[in-house]
Amino acid sequence: MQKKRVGQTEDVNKLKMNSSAADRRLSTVARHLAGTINNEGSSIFSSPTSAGVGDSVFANVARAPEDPILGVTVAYNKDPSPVKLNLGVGAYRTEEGKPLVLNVVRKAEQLLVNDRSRVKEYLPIVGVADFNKLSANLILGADSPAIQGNLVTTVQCLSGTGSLRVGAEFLARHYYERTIYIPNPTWGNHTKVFTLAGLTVKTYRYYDPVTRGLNIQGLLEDLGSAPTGAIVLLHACAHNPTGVDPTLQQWEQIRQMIRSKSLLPFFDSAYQGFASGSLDGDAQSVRMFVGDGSECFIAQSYAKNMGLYGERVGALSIVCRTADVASRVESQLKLVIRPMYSNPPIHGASIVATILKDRNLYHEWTLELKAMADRIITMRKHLFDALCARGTPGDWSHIIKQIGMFTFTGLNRKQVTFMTKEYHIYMTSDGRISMAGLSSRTVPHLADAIHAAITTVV
Ligand code: PLA
Repeated sequence: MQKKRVGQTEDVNKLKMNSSAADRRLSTVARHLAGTINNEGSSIFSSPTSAGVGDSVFANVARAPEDPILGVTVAYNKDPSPVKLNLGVGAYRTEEGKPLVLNVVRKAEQLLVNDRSRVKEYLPIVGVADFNKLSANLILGADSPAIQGNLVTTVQCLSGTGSLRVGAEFLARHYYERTIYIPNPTWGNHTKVFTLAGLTVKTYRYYDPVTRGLNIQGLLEDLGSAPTGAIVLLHACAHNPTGVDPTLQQWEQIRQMIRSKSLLPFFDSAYQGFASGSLDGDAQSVRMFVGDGSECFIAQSYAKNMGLYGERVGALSIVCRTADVASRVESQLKLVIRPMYSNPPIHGASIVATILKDRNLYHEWTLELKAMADRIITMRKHLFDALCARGTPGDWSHIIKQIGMFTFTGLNRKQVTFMTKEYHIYMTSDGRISMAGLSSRTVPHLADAIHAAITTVV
């Protein structure tokens, strides 16, 4: 009798929780409809359609603007100029300006094709088991006490974006504090991913435009005044778009602040290996947080570090305090994933697992990854030298100081428009350029464009 009453109370509570989650989602949608969230017009939700007889029922659908990052490639593709250069999306190019499929990826694919025992059955909801285990090892280190103690649940997701979204959906359903703090600025899609999952997005100070460096004081102040338990989005390395990463000492300050306020860290690791060329080096921030034994979320992407952009391979890991909690969390992640896309695709995750579990392939990967990271660092030096040679006004040392795929140039919107119009150079309107899209051949053209923009457009 007693037991039944408890069960009934639990059911009622569950119902309440579910309905409040549904309410929150509805209110998010309502705010979208009212245009208070999405400042890109009606790209996500538009007003309900109705039409007169003979008209399309979608006649009222407004045209949405292109995505601020992927739309740059759309514009680039339409430009017939032979000197055009796409420095918008963060996609690696060779010295010849071509997309790169890593040798080690080709080898792994060959192995997979040759293996006649492989079939195309559905994967489990959580994806390829080996892939999940190896992904957690890659970011946390195989000797991590969290892994040894089975405190981590890892699910295969649709690249970094999908991992963020699954994590956000889980938090909106099961976590008591629904505010997430993201850095200002950050990757543009973060706001949309978290808002649409039902979380409230706020920003913390990150970048100081005067020093073109980290505003550590502002960051610590903002996290210090966040409500207890708030979620904090952190870029594990190679911050996008600023290229500004905290030093290890600053990471330690951030960790102490986050833990002292019981904030929940959510790492976005989209560039492991791309910042320093070292997989372990670029995972240090995450490992510092996991090392203190408290909870942590990590979204991993293999788009950049294995060049698997279009294969959509990534993983979400949630580090818990006990193995029992971790396994219950995983059971709920399955409920998040199943109605979204049922289960993830096989091919990309099988490539990653093949490489990560074979000592030789893994080693080969680290060499190819280092070569990509080094080429980006060389491009920084070339661009910096080219601007110095032209006597371009201003201090350009941030080009060599910044880390990862992007340089946050400091060029303003007008200057960007000028460079696109006059020089056919495509980049995001915030002045971010993808260094990975540059080559020795194209550096002079970019330097000419920047010089002209700086000296003629205010
Ligand atoms: N997180 C950050 C910080 C990113 O920069 C990106 C990709 C992702 C997550 C998502 O990557 P994935 O889903 O492809 O794994 N940012 C790119 C591409 C490279 C994009 O905008 O989608 C960029 O140009 O900013």
